[in-house]
Amino acid sequence: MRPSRSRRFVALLAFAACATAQAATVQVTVLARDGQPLADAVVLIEPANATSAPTPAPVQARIDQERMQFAPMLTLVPTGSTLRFTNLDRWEHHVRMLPAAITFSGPGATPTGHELRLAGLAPGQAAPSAEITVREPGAYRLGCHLHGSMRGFVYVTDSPWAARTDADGRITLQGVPEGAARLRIWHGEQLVDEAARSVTLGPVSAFEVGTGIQPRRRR
Ligand SMILES: [Cu+2]
Repeated sequence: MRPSRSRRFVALLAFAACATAQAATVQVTVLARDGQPLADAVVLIEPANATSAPTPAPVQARIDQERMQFAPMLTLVPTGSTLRFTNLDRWEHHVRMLPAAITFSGPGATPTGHELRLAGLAPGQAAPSAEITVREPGAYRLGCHLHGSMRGFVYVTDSPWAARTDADGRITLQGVPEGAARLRIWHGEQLVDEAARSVTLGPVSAFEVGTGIQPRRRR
């Protein structure tokens, strides 16, 4: 049934009134190319009417090197945050952090890289650790000069509406302005940028998003 002109007008008024005041709860489930949940993906919501987006406060995040892996594999932090790398292996790691080749951070974003050398953990001593403060938004790749199989990712953002998918491929964001928005997905093992999706956010919105991303099995 087509809404009458007056009913549509009332609906538009209601929408305009709530567009600035109301905040949506958004749940997104991200799927890999094979239809399985995609963990460790970054989901960003870009509301069309986010006139005064609050900038998230920097945090302290810990990234361990343990059994030749970065844990967690993906770290999502606000710009200005500090990453503390802690080596729990008995051997040395020479960590490097470089801008990921493919990002959707856009022109003008020129994130810079970092390197740090961490001695092996000695019995009875504190685990060797060092800090990096991330000042440039963007996607970064973690690696180790000594162990080519080690890989991890850091995503730095100014957006308050960013989240990392859990083992079920799911995120929940609260306080997102209602109305039109763009939904973006990033994953460290994507081969090409995923196209942004246009969505409309109501008070509670849930989306399932299929992608062309197929992560390798973790060694
Ligand atoms: Cu290493």
